[in-house]
Amino acid sequence: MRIDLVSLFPEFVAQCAGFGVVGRAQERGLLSIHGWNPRDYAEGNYRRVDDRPFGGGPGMVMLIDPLRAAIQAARAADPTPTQVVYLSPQGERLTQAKVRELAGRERLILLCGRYEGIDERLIAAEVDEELSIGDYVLSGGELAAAVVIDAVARLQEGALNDAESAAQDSFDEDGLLDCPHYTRPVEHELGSVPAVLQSGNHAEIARWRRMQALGRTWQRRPDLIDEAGLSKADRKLLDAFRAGPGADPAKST
Ligand code: 9WO
Repeated sequence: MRIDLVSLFPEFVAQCAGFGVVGRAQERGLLSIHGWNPRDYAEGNYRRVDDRPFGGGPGMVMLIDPLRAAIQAARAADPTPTQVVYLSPQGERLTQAKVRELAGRERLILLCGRYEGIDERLIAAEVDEELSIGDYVLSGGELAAAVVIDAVARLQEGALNDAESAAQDSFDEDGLLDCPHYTRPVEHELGSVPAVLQSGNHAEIARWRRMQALGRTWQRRPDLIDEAGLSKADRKLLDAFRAGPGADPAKST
């Protein structure tokens, strides 16, 4: 997959994508990231990329032309047609389902804004989709672009090691939260590892993990339980969790 990034700080996103799974995906040729800086397409001695907003008010707005030239250069760098995605709080919320959809594309242009935003005419003419990673305001779209790149990179075929693939969070598969994890030592000042995980009974362990994933999702994100459309078996497991000790925070201690 090829990702082109239009940003005043393309190196910032490249840095974010240089480590771990994403860095490895690039080394393996599964993903390539190319930065395009509108500053390089700006005119004049000052290479202006922003100007004052019509209608007044504080802050600056990104100019149409440097952005348009940068997007055009990104498009022309590869013959494959591509969508332009603008990262902004006004966008559709990013979900794992959306990440899966994006990860299946051959290429993508990610457009990052700065200042108070981008001239609306550029958005209307060039942007195909607007995406938000959450309901908060950042100082620019770069961190959001890094989030999209990270989420999409680990879904590229061959990006994860066998162990990582096997351990893929339940969220990846069915929209449930992950179960708790434990490692050595078995006994610690902070508590013991649940006995079932030491039993060696793989069916029991799988059942326990599924129950924990269901239970935690029910406790913390009931909205996801409603969306998941649980099977009969999952319903029974969730009922078992709710009947068990510690399931109801109001009943604990
Ligand atoms: C600034 C602002 C100030 C007061 C009230 C609302 C406001 N919105 C913005 C704003 O959207 N500023 C943006 C900064 C302009 C475009 C790039 N910026 C940005 C992108 N901030 N946050 C994001 C973002 C992108 C994706 N998902 C979450 C946040």
